[in-house]
Amino acid sequence: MGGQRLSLGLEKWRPAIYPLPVTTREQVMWAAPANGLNMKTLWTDTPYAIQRVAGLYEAGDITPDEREDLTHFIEHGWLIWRGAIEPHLIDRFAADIRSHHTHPGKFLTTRHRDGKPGLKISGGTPDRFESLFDLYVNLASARDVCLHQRIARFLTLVFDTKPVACQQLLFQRSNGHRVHQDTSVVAIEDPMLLAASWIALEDVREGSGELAFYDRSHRLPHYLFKDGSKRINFAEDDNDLYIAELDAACRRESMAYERFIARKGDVFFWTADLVHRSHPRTLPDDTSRLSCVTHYHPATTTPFWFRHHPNRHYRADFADRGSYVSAHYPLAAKQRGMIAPESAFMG
Ligand SMILES: O=C(O)CCC(=O)C(=O)O
Ligand SMILES: [Fe+2]
Repeated sequence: MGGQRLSLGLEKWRPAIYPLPVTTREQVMWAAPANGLNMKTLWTDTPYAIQRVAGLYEAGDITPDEREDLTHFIEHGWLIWRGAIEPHLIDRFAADIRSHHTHPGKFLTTRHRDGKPGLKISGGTPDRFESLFDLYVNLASARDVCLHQRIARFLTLVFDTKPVACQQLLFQRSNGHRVHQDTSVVAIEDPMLLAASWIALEDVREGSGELAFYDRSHRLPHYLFKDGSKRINFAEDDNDLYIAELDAACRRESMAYERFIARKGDVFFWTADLVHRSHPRTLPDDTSRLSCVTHYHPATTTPFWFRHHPNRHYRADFADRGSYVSAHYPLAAKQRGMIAPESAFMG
């Protein structure tokens, strides 16, 4: 394990670059932070973050509540806001989701019912089973929730710039995700410039596959896959080994395992490397757990998939709150009504 203390001498408030000793994949899978890769991190993930919070507060740039929120986010790697999203916004979004079959062909869903990988275009019969992707493209109600004024403000503080929503998953039920860090599956050019929100669109029942996480796990040394990156390649890398090692590392460090029994309108934020999962489900497979996960990066970087989808670089503004991009939809300057997905991931 790395765990080297960082010098405070070269502090800069803007994106920090950590020059750290280089280790190789042959030596360890767990690398010291940034492993000589000069990875940028969010300022909230730097060792001087708490000092900066004090500075922002003294300068009058943040409120007492924001000071508390940022401090918690920095120290724990996550933050919960109870009842933060107004019920009418949640209800409108939930109603749109429950009636998405009235717009066949306009949504992209999982294929879990058929037990298949990949994605498919949504059909014309009601469906409460599959997950839906990037709803912020076609649903104003989704944008109003995932780029809610309060969320946009908090992420703007964390990012030092406006947030860009780059990938969204609407869960109608738990997908049973196993232990992971989002940096392994939600790749950004600067892997650590990533944060996410999980928003409850209904009260969560214990046993429905509730979101669970390891407190303070965002500061584990980097886990590097075979190619030396933080991105898992399911064809090359051993996912079971990754899961086992990540879980073991959290337990070894005695990190508290928490389950989030959310209520409608609650928001959970997490920073790039927080270790989380869907807690094993004990209720039936189709138990509803209506919740929306949105991943965001600062406007100063781009998703890794930009490299492979040059026709998907359009960034749509959402008022003054932020913007969104989508790997799955052909966004363009003028969107009239709903657009149909055209995704490379369709099976
Ligand atoms: O909602 C869950 O249970 C986990 C979701 C998740 O890990 C994700 O979307 O990144
Ligand atoms: Fe995740």
